[in-house]
Amino acid sequence: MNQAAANIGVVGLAVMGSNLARNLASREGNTVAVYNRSREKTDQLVAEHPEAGFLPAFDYAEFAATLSKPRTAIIMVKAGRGTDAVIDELVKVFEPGDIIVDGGNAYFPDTIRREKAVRETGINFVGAGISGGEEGALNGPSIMPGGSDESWVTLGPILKSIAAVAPDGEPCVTHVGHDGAGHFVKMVHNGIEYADMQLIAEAYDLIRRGTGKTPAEIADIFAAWNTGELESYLIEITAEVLRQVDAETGKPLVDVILDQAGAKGTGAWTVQTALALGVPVSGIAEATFARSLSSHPEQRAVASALPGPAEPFEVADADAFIADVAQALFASKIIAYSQGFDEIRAGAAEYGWTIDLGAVSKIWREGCIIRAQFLNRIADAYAGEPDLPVLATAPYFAEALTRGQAAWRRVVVAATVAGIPSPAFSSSLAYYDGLRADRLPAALVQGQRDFFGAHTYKRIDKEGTFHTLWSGDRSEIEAEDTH
Ligand code: NBP
Repeated sequence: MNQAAANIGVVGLAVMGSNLARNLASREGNTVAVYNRSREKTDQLVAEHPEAGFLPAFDYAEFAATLSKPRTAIIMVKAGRGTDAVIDELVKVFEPGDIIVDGGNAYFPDTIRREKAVRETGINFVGAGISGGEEGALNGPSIMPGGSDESWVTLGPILKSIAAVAPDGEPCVTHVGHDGAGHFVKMVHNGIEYADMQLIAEAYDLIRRGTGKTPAEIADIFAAWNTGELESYLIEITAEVLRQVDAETGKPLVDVILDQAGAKGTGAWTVQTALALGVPVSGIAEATFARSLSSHPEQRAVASALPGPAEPFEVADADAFIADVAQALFASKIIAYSQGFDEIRAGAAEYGWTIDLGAVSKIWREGCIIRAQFLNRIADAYAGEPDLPVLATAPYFAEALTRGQAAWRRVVVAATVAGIPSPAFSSSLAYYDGLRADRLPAALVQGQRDFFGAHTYKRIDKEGTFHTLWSGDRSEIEAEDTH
């Protein structure tokens, strides 16, 4: 049996776990214990990476014995029952004060439940969102840990050693908040990622169908955008994807790929959670629904017989249209991020977490899929006003929306007239107009609700809750204070 010589362990050595273990082992001061349910993955990892100096274990007791105290283990197994199974085993061999980290993509209510149960044993449980896929796990992910302050003391330096590093030298990890806060924030990160990807896809579609440019030409446009305010990893890889030619057919690869977008469920979680919290995340919702719509070929085949506009879509001035689309994309992106940060703030209030929104934006600057310099602007906004009620109203974003709104409207109008679906562009604009409206038709909705369900309403001119006696002949309508 191994001596207790490892300061950190990893359970689960599939793609993510093995890369994370290698990342940990490559950092000064770390010795890494590794364990996997089936032995082959452990043997393979240790054999292929002798430089890592892994300490392999072949059962949970040996794994625990290999770790120095407080024992710290990161679980990287398939989220769900696998995570519960590993926790059950680790709790048997760990002691109070030890730390179990779940680095998988857990649903945050599961993390809250697990943290509560594990805490009763005296062992710390930390749900940590880890973003960046296998490349990030190996070279530096963005890490969003929750859990107790006590566990952060031990875990913080280890996670800082493996996290991505932002351009200003700060590691992309922060103690997000207690229990499920880390997985909550990771969930919203993924939701924002859905919105960002959908917006980029809509921009591509509009440019292609409006100007007739080829994917390779549009790749050049995206590459140019990547040098300005739209600079981001997603814009960068979009240019790469559009430039790719299919070796078999010689066609642009994007034209050969089946147009049905998959999803692993984190977008749906973000939307479900937002609905429960009463936070309008329309950009994320539309992005999630757009993937759903694309993935119903049976409906799309039948509906393709329905008519669209009679006129073909052709923009008069391609350069002007492309410039408009860039503005619409940036404005819609601001709205999507603003909505996502609203959800984090609402989640923090609901679950009793103290979350520094500026710190969250900073740890997304590198290592994760939505990484971008744009996130510095979000950090600036919260630094200037920590209780900012709407991110989109911060000076930098308000200026961009003011500058871009006319172009945004032109693009949504053009898309609507041309019959090109742009649900994320148009819903973001509708949200913007709803948010800034002096008065909304919600007043009429309240009237309707009071009519059929006596749900009552409030008045603009006096305090109280009111119900109208909506008579059959309407002659006896009167309001009464139901207080
Ligand atoms: P998978 O999600 O494919 O899970 C495979 C691992 O889970 C194997 O090590 C497997 O052991 C282990 N496992 C299972 Br399945 N059931 C188990 C059980 N009952 N007890 C012990 N171990 C069990 O691995 P992955 O793609 O490396 O992802 C790991 C985690 O990281 C997941 O939660 C994933 O959602 C998350 N994540 C993945 C990515 C990504 O890009 N792939 C990105 C971010 C986060 P075995 O070898 O014995 O079958």
